[in-house]
Amino acid sequence: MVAVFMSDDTGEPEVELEARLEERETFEPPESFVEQANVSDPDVYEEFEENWPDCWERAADLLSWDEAYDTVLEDGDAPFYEWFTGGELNASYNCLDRHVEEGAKNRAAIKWEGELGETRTYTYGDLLNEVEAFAAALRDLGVEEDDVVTLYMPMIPELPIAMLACARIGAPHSVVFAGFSADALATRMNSADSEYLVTCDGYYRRGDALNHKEKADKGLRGVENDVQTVVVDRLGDELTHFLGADAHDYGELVADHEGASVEPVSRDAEDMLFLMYTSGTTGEPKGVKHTTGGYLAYTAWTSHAVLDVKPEDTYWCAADIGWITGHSYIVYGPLALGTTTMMYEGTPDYPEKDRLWDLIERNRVDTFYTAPTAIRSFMKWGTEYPERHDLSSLRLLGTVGEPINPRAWKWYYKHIGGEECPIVDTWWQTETGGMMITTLPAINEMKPGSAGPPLPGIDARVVDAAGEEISAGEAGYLTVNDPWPGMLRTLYRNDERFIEEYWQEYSDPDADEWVYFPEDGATVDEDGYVTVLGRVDDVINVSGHRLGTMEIESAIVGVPGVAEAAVVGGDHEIKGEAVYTYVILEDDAEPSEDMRERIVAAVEDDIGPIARPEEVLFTPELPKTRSGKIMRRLLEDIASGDELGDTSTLRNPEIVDEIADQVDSGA
Ligand code: 6R9
Repeated sequence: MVAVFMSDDTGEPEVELEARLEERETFEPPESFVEQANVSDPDVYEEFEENWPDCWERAADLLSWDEAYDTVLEDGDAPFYEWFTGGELNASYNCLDRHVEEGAKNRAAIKWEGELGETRTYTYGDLLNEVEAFAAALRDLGVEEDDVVTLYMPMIPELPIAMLACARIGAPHSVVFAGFSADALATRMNSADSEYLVTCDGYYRRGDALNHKEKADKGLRGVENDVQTVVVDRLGDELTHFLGADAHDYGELVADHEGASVEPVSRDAEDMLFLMYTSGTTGEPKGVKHTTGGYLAYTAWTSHAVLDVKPEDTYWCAADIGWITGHSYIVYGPLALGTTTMMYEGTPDYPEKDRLWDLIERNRVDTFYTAPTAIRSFMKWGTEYPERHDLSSLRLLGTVGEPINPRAWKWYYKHIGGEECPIVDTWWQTETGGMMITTLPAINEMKPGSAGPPLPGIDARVVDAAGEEISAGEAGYLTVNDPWPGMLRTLYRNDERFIEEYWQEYSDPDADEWVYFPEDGATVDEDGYVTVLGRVDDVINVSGHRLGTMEIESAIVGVPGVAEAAVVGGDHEIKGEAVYTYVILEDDAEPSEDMRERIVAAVEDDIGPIARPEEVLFTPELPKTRSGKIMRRLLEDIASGDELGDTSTLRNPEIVDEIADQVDSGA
């Protein structure tokens, strides 16, 4: 649960110091790791500070530029910052051609494993060939530079191939997570004005073939543009590989264009590489815009410095490419550095709970990067599963997506890392493009539960409601006071909302002082280590996935009979947070199991199964302040089974007990 709140009345942060803050134990980076690390000189912090913003040339130098940039940072029109202006480059060239030219043609670029156990390896040479063939096919379909191509695909190699094919011809991609619903696909395609969709027939989950094409077709019915669709055949005969009237078969397109040579288009550093939709405070998802130069330089640099990626590694980020973590740390960062990146299609407990450890052993994985929610599941399953496997190939572990509790951290350290691998707990967001706060694994000691200091060149601070830095140990709000290359440039076609969402809170436009507000609460200790506590806006974090409470509420109020709904996050042992919904029915509607099912189905239809409510509670009223604001903090306390905070400012305090009784009785 969110541990810092804007209390409804005073606007001051309220503190709930978690047990993790009392943890004082620290861990040193293992000597064996330090000796071989990409970045091991502690002076890196000072170097970046002294040479800011030119220090970021170190990131840009990891890339090959077609045209050298003139200026590192252009801040004349802040907060619309520009990075590496005048420079030109192509992301697909940087991720493929240059490695092939340097002799890595036969090195594995992607090692993929399907849920049923089938494997595919694409060397850098193979990957380049297929990317060129598909890029040629996209062009033939009419895709031009700057057209947004939507990719609605699960974890199959054709997803990164399509991303790189788009990048090659300068067409920004917009990947929609395959678990999202048909409606979510339609909203995102309409918002991006996209006329092209690449999807697939289906994929496997726990051994069952899921029909994905049906969902895509349903989504397409809600899209305003005429759309050209390409369908990848993932399932073979399992599900009829159904092609609608104007859909194209991916396999045929690639076969028809085999051997095609497609020159990578030189893109301006500031040209859009992709759009990624994410949840915000209001119902409409936000189209976060990332650029070619700054984003690629930043993901390459953080992959190099934090994940210690080396070309000879087998590196595995067990995220989904449908989220930013997969974009930055399965695809762009690792491939820019020429390493072998693993992809796994399925779930970690299929066919058995040792699936991931088996994968690590068989592929001799060097680095493993996952989310705390997964680690909590592994803990629950028990140590017998990792113990069955030789995990000695691992050198470094990472976590991302939500705070990690020290107990899970220590379990990961001991049972997966064998007490020999540093752990990087990396705080960042869709909007930041790449990691912002984490230890550098060869330099800083680790403190379980605390992400660490801001990375070199990143000026992150913890402040109070007035923007003043707070003392060690107090809870406040995280801010970032200088721009960085991987930052979002704007919200797609909505500059105004970009300012409102991220810059309004703490900036002083008159003084041209711009402060980025990520909407997270945090504390900082005497060593400058930041512990991120969670969101302070109406976004909840379920298993590391960001969901907007407003989006879920609007799905629920669409159900006939529902008058009003409030959605909050409540504590959940494995997921971190879970979705709790409080529903007021219209006078002529009755609470019933049937109504509950319709509400759950509406959420799954509108957003996807990840947003499935843990509980639906019917109530005659919601607790409101005298000014009429829903007191979400109380609803969160009820959902989490916590002691209830102050109810004296409520207009209707009696309602709180009524709802809490319902929860206790399991209704
Ligand atoms: C990369 C990603 C961003 C939100 C962010 C914060 C939470 C991410 C975290 C963390 C504590 C960490 N978050 N990493 N909280 N410790 N190491 O997850 O992006 O999906 O946009 O979510 O996730 O609340 O604001 P995104």
